[in-house]
Amino acid sequence: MMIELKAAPANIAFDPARTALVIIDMQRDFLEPGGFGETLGNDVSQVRVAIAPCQRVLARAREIGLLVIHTREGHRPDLTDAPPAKINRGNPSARIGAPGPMGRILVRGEPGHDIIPELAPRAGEPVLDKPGKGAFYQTDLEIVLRNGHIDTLLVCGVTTEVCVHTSVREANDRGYRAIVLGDCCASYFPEFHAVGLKMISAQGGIFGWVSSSADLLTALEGGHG
Ligand code: TIU
Repeated sequence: MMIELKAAPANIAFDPARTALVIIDMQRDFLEPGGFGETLGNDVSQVRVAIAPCQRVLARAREIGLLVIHTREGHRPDLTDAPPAKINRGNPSARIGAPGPMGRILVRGEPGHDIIPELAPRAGEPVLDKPGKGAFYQTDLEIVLRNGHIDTLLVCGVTTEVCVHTSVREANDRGYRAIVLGDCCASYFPEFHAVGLKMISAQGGIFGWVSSSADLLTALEGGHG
């Protein structure tokens, strides 16, 4: 059964059986004080607005049995998968691997690397650890999607112009239809968020589509609970 979703630049129909909800990097390091996001000089309250819409979408996705995939940005404790060019920037005391209030910054296994409790993955939901900004780079996302017969991604997460954008561009080049749920994404820079969404749907949907949590929940009403 196809679901018709209100979206920009045009409405889009998707088959829930071939659609995955992909939640990008909703980690304590990006959303809570003391993490990587804050060490970069950002105000984390700017990105926390996406939590509640993500919770609503995640709850509904689970009810209707969508494939739910979570990603986390982070590195091995020995940092062998972290390019020096990524580490060696910013304040030396607040770089990747440095100790922070939630453990070593952006390091796997540390408390700050965890997904925030509000959106904690459930057993059976793939959690992909990625060393880069894109969800496809050096992860097994593509084979997870292929094995799930997925052709469409509903994309949520942070930050809009960094990891969400990179992942959407990667998805688009690989032939997936990426639908970004705008209010389920956020940036430390509101203007980047707004322009980032426009960049996806401009030019006839050059990278994908933009919709919202409310429009998705409306589209899913009836018949799928
Ligand atoms: N800094 C910033 O906006 N984002 C990141 O470093 N990673 C993600 O977006 N996940």
